Amino acid sequence: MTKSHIQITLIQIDNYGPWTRRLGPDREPDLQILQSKLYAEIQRLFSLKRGFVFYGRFDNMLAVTNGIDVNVHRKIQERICERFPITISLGIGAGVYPTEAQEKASRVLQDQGGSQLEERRKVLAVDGQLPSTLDGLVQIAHIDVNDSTSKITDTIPAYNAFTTMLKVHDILAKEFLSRNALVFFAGGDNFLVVSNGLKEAEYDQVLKCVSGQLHLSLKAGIGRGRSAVEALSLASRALDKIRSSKGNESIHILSAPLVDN
Ligand SMILES: Nc1nc2c(ncn2[C@@H]2O[C@H](COP(=O)(O)OP(=O)(O)O)[C@@H](O)[C@H]2O)c(=O)[nH]1
Ligand SMILES: [Mg+2]
Repeated sequence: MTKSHIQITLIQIDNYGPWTRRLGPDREPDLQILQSKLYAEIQRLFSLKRGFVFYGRFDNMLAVTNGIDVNVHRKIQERICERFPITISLGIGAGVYPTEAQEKASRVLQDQGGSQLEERRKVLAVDGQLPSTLDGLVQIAHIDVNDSTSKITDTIPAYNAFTTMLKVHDILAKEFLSRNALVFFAGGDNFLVVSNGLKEAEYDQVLKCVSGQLHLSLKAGIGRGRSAVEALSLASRALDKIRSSKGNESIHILSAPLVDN
């Protein structure tokens, strides 16, 4: 396998729709509590192994899992199934681009039967060969809206501040998807973009697209590492570099030592 593969895991609650309906009409607050606790525990278990989980739809989450092998996936799955009233299935895939990896992770699980099939439980499906610890690459951009506190949070009503972020998300998701990258909202004015293979000029095009449509300026700190946690940490440091450049920079890339193309 060449060196630049990203590994993505789909985490799917088994038979969730039928299970939720059995809880009766008062279920919604309990389901929200369950979903947040499940996300918290899954994030804890994967990030201990230097992976990172995006909550996505909550019933279907995507994780960047470079360096996490099938056995560790199985242990995480077992722990979740022991501690929660639901079970989860996992699909793992790898590819040069994040879109390719998540498509493979989805397909390999979908091939085992539908998410609401009573007998499809605790599946762990792997698409082909996975990159080894030293064999992969994770590139993540941390995108932040400039001056969101003064322009949005402290100025317009809270709901409008929230829908502004949905609009930013919408443009980012469309533009990055056409470049094979996946965008996730991370809270506040922050977006995380799993974006292996993207060059600085492409991030620049996307940021300009948002500022052209919404009159908001953005910055992107980009990290490249062997694991999701390493890439995120470098992305965060890259954002700090942009902040300390006092407006001279809007994109900064930091790579871990020994990470090449
Ligand atoms: N997920 C995440 N959220 C952050 C981070 N830093 C700040 N935030 C959130 O983003 C909001 C805006 O912070 P910031 O971008 O520093 O303010 P601005 O300079 O006025 O845009 C904060 O209120 C937090 O909710 C971060 O590193 N990660
Ligand atoms: Mg900001």
